[in-house]
Amino acid sequence: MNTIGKYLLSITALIFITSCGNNNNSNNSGAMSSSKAEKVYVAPGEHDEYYAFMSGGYSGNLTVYGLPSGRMLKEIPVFSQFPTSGYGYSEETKPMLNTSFGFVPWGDSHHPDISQTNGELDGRWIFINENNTPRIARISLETFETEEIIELPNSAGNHASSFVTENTEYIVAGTRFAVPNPQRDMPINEMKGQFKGPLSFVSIADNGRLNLEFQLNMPGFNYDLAHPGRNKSHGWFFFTSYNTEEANTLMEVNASQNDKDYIAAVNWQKIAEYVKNGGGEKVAGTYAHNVYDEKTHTATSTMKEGVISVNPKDVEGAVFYIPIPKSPHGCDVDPSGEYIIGSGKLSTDLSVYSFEKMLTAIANKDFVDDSYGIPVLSYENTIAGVVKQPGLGPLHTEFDGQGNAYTTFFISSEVVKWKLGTWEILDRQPTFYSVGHLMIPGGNSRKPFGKYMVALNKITKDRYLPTGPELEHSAQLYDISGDKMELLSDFPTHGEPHYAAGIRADIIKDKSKKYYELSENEHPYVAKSESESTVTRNGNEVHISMTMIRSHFSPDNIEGVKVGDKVYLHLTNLEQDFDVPHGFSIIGANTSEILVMPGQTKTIVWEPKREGVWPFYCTDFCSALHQEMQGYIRVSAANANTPLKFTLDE
Ligand code: RUQ
Ligand code: CUA
Repeated sequence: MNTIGKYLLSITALIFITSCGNNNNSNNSGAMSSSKAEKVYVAPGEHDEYYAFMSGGYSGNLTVYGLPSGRMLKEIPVFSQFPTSGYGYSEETKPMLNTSFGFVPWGDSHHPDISQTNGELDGRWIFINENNTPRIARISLETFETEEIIELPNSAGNHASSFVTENTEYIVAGTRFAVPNPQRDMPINEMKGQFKGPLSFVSIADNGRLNLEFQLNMPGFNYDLAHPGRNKSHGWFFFTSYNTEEANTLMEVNASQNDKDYIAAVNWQKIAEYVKNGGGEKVAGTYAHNVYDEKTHTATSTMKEGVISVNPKDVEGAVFYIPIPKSPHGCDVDPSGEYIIGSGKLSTDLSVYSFEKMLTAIANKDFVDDSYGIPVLSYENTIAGVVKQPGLGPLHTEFDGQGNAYTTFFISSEVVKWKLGTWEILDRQPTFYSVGHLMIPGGNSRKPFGKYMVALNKITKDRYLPTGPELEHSAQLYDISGDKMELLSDFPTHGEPHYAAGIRADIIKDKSKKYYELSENEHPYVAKSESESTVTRNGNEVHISMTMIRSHFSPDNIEGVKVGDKVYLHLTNLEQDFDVPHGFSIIGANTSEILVMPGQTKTIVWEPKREGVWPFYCTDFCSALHQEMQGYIRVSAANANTPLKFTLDE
C-alpha cells in the first residue's frame, strides 16, 4: 500500500475510533440527552412506574429500586443481619437466620423471582435463594419483610434457584456443587459416579407456607441455573448443568473437556404425582424451617429431619438430558414456553431448543445415549435454531413479550437483541462493563412488560466518582420500546445483583402495609398502652415491657437492675400512623440499636456490666422533640438491694 493509502486508512481508523467514543459521549450531550433525561425523570412527589427488586449478592439482601428513576427505595434484609432495622439482631428475628449449621448471619443471595398466577406476576411474594448455606426465602410484598426461610439439606451451592412455576406451585433449588448424598467422609478423587446433584422442589401453600416436598437425586453434575416451563411447557423445569466430566480439580480446565454438557428437562408434574402416590424414599437430611409470625412479630425456627428422595430412573418419562455446547450458564424459557435458551459460556453460538421437538423426540424414543440411566436426546432433534455469532460469553436471556429476546454477553460487554424463530440479530448495545444478568420487568413470565431493560454490570470503573478500590456495581437502564435499545441512565446497586425481578408498581403499591394494627399484636410481652408497661424480675432476668410514642418512652426511669442481670427490653411502638418508627439504643448493649415499626414489638437483650446510671434514647428522628425521647436505667451492684421501680413522670 502506498503512503497516501496508509494515511487514508489511518484517518479512517481514527474517525472510526473517535466516532465510537463520540457515540458513548453523545449520551451526555445535546438534545438527545434532554430527551433521555425526561424519560428517567420522575418529578418530586411522583411515583415510579415499576418496582425493581435487585439481588444483593454477597450482601445477602434484596434491594428495591424505582424504575425509571433508578432511585433506591429500600433494602430488605433477608439472609444477613441488618443494622439499619435490627433484623437478625432482635430476639424476634434471630431465629430467621438459624440453620442446621447454627446461626448463619451472612449469606450470598442470588435470584429473586415474583409469585405468579396463570403465568402472570401477581405481586404476593418475592422469593430469593441463598447460595452458600442453601436456603430459600419468601418475602411479603405487603410488608416488604422476610417472612419465611427454608433450608435445603443435601445440597451445596444453591444456585439454580429460586425460580417459580406459573401458578406458584413450586420453587426449585438445584445444587451447584455435586456432593456425596448423604454426606460422608470419602476420598475427593473418587467423586465420579459417587457424588450426586439433588434438585429440590419446594411447594408453596395458599398462605405462602413453604414445604420441601421432594428431592430429585440426579447424577453428580453441577446444576447451575434453571427456569420453569410456562404456557405450553408448564409442568416442566429446565436446568443447565456443567462439569458433566465430573472433575474434582482444576475445574477451569477439567470441567471444560466435553464438547457438550446437558440441560436437564424435568417433568415435575409427573414426579409430584409419583410422590403423592407414595413414590420415593425418605432419606436423611436435617434442615431448619424458619417462619415469622406477623401477629406475634416473632420468628420461630423448627429443625426438621428427613426428605423424600426420588431416583430419576424410577419415574418413567420424567427426566431427560439435552446436549448443550460448552459449559452452559443461563437457562431461560420464552413467554410462549416453546423456546428454551441455553447459554454456553464458551460457545460462539447460542443454542435454542424447541419444547415441541423435545416432546416428539421423547415420544419417538429418539435417544442417542444414556447418562446414569437418564435418556439423552439428540442435539439435532431438539434444537429449534441457533443464533449465529451473537457475541462472546453469553450468560442470560430475557424477553419483551413482542417476540424478541435479549441476551447478555459478559466477555464482549453487550446486550444483544434477537428475534425468536428467525434467530436474526436485530440490535446490539454496549454495556459498561461486563454485564452478568439483565432484567425486563415481568421477563420471566407469560406477559413481560417490555418497556425497560436493566443491565446488571459487574464492572463499574470510571462510570462514577471513584470510591476507593471498591465500587458498587453499575446498573444501566435501557428503553426497549423502540426497534433499537436506547441507553437512558446509570445507577449504582448495592452488593452484586445476580438477577433482579421487576413488576408494574400499581400491582403492589396499593396493598403495601402502612403500619401494624396494635389491637392485633399478640407478642407475649406487648404493652398496648402506657398503663400496661411493666418491669418484672424473674431470678436474674428482668423483663421490661416499654412503650414508645412521640416523644417519650414509658417507663423512662427504671431502678433496681443489677450487674449480672439479663435485661430484656421489649419495645412496643404505640403509633398507628404511616412512617413513624421509633428506635432504641442503650450504652453497653451488644445489640446496640433496634428500629420498631408502628404497632410492632421488638426485643433487645442488655447485660449491664457496670454500676451506674445509663441513658437510653430513640435513634430515629421522630418529632421536633426527638432529642428529648430518652430515659435512664440505674444499675446497682450485684449484691445491692435497690428496689425495682419504674416510672414515667414519677
Ligand atoms: S448467576 S451472573 Cu447467580 Cu449468572 Cu449471577
Ligand atoms: Cu422516637 Cu425519635
